[in-house]
Amino acid sequence: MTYIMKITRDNTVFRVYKSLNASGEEIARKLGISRTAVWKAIEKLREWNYVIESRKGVGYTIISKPDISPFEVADVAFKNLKELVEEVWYYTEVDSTNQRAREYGKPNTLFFAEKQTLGRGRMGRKWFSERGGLYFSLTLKPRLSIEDIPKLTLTTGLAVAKSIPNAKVKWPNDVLINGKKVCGILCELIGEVEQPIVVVGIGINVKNPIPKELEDKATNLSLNLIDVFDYVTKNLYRYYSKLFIGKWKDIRREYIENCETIGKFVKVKTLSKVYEGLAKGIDDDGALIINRERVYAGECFYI
Ligand code: BT5
Repeated sequence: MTYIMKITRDNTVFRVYKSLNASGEEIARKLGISRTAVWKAIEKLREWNYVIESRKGVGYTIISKPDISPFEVADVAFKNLKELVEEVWYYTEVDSTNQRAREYGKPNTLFFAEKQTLGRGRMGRKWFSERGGLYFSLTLKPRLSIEDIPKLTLTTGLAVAKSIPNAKVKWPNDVLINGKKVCGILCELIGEVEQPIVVVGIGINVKNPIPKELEDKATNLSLNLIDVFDYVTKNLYRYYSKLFIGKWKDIRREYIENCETIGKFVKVKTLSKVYEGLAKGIDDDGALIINRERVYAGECFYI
């Protein structure tokens, strides 16, 4: 069975979840709802595999909980991403969180999936998304001009790399550990050109199995899914806030420090052209400087 849950900050089950370790009466009073409503919310949490007991003197207490759940994801997302997230859509399985985000079309929404059946990369490539990995998309309506959107892409890669021990960015925004890919980012634009909505899709290998064909190229993390989500969302907020108040120069400097591509000989394929040469740096617009040319986006190979 596939389950879907939409959570906003005023969702009753979510508010009850946040008020646990109190009696039904206390929770009801605190939230201004009936005791029946509290009880129904507790039942809903139990459906999501929370084991909750009512203990004398403590009230409703969580005895054990699932590895991941809509309530924990929403809690972390609202806490860390603050005004950037108003709604969380949680799927036990979905085609692609980027696809859900595109079709929904509203900014400040987070789509999170335990597993994707049609997870995708750039140019129609496939993103393997077995259960155990982290797959989410965030929609933003940034106050940036369309020319500045590549900066948002680079900023996302930097924020993820800073969340993972020993990780580096490979331009433009793959995140690697010792040369193996641990995270892929897919930024897509929807809406109107004057005020586009950006869908930022992030896939991180955590406890998901890596398919045989990618064993040499991909790696995963031995951390808890929710902890990785916590670190990444904290850093996304931190770096996006910097970008939105015009501190791109600081981000660019940090990006260069954390980018393994600079100093390497590269081949970058774009839709119209192939560039080859020494990757010298990132210019003030966020373009990769190859010899004397500038590239804003493309597929990068080391040669
Ligand atoms: C990317 O594309 O790296 C972007 C991946 C974005 C995935 C997220 S998950 C949440 C959201 N919803 C989606 O449907 N997508 C986003 P690209 O640079 O084109 O890289 C794709 C290539 O990476 C593939 O052709 C494989 O070689 C490799 N690959 C596929 N799955 C992988 C995995 N799980 N780990 C590491 N490498 C993988």
